[in-house]
Amino acid sequence: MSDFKTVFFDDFNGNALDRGTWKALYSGQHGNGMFRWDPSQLEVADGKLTIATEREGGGWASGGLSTIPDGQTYGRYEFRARVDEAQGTSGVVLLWPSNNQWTDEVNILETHDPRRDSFAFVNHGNPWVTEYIPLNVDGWHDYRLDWTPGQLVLSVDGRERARITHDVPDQKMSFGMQAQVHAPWEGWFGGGPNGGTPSRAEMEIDWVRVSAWTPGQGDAAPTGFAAAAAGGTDWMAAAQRYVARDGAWDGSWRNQVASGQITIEDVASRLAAGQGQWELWQ
Ligand SMILES: [Ca+2]
Repeated sequence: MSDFKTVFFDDFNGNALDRGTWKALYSGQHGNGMFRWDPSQLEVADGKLTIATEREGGGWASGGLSTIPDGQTYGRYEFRARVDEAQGTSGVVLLWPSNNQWTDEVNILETHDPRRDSFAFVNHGNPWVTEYIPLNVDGWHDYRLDWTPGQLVLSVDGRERARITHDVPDQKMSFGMQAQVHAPWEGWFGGGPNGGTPSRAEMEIDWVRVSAWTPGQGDAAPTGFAAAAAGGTDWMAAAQRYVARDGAWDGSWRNQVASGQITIEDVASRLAAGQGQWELWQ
């Protein structure tokens, strides 16, 4: 048994947010005066969640959402994401106190660098600890935070990149994701938008998995396809894309799925095993 048990997995299939999971959608003016939160900047389509930042009149609007008031003390947080390069904007994936009183904050992914050549992993303890991780954040990556007593371990694409052990939170925290627009004086984020900033920038989330910390009583260690899926790639989504684009000839996997000879899970399993034409399922 592993030490973590899945609480929820959201693949963002369908065309609307699961409000049973994402109970808090941000709205209202942000304190820096640069933008307002608007739930209309959240879109679920094509198997992913898009959190947009858009110019509107003289200002900007961005999206944000959280599992508040639901939360847990300790756990594993995994997601696949990318954030557009756009001067004066950022994307943040974070843990925030479930009682919505700011006493702790862990920024798992915070794109302080408008070039998206690196990101910050921050524990707002006493004092704050910030780890800067070189990574092309505008490309897709699989992120994972393991939060256990006294320890925050960040991994990207299955490899540990940072570990924070100072003043780690020990209260119930909720998982959130948000896009932001910065003011000219917010130098840590590289300042505000300029003439080169596009009128729309996107932060995309392919999936999110949240697991509880249950030492010795977690999910069974996955094998086969489940192990491949646990590695981060969204194999079911890949299989759906593959089948949609596979050839029309009699023996194609698309035809085999349509005729019931194999299931979409079979296709996912085959892709996970390295079968199929790579260029078709990308
Ligand atoms: Ca997905």
